[in-house]
Amino acid sequence: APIERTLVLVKPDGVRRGLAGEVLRRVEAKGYTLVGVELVNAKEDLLARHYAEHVGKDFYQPLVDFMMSGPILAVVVEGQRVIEGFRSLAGATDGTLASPGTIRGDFARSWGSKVMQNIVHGSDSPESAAREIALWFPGL
Ligand code: YYY
Ligand code: MG
Repeated sequence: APIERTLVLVKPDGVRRGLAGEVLRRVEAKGYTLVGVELVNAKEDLLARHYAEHVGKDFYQPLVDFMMSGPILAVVVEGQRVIEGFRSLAGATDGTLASPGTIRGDFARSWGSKVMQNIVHGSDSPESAAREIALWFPGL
């Protein structure tokens, strides 16, 4: 399988709850490699570009405000089929419905207007991964 890179974010709720190490532990335990790690206080323009596909949706501004509510651990992860693989580790968007055993299923239970508090982000395609890695790690 091809070696890919994906962008993982431990969102402000994950960092606040002390789950950054747990997320990295699961990524490493799966056999993926960390190739970039940085704690970031994201500005609105970065988040607007990161979440460009969601601009105009009802949850967009609350999502951006939440993502600015504290530091984010930004991580570039490498491995075979890691884009799909990390999405599988993360679980479904809604933490209440995410399967137990996944990061969101084990640690998130937010729903409704707080569904954004779901611990992690992971790129959803090779195109998204390339675009997002360039935004968060312009040097990589
Ligand atoms: O890729 P993923 O994070 O699983 O979900 P997206 O559909 O890309 O949405 C990005 C982000 O926005 C999601 O993690 C939570 C939040 N969100 C929301 O607050 N309300 C929705 N109805 C859908 C998504
Ligand atoms: Mg997404």
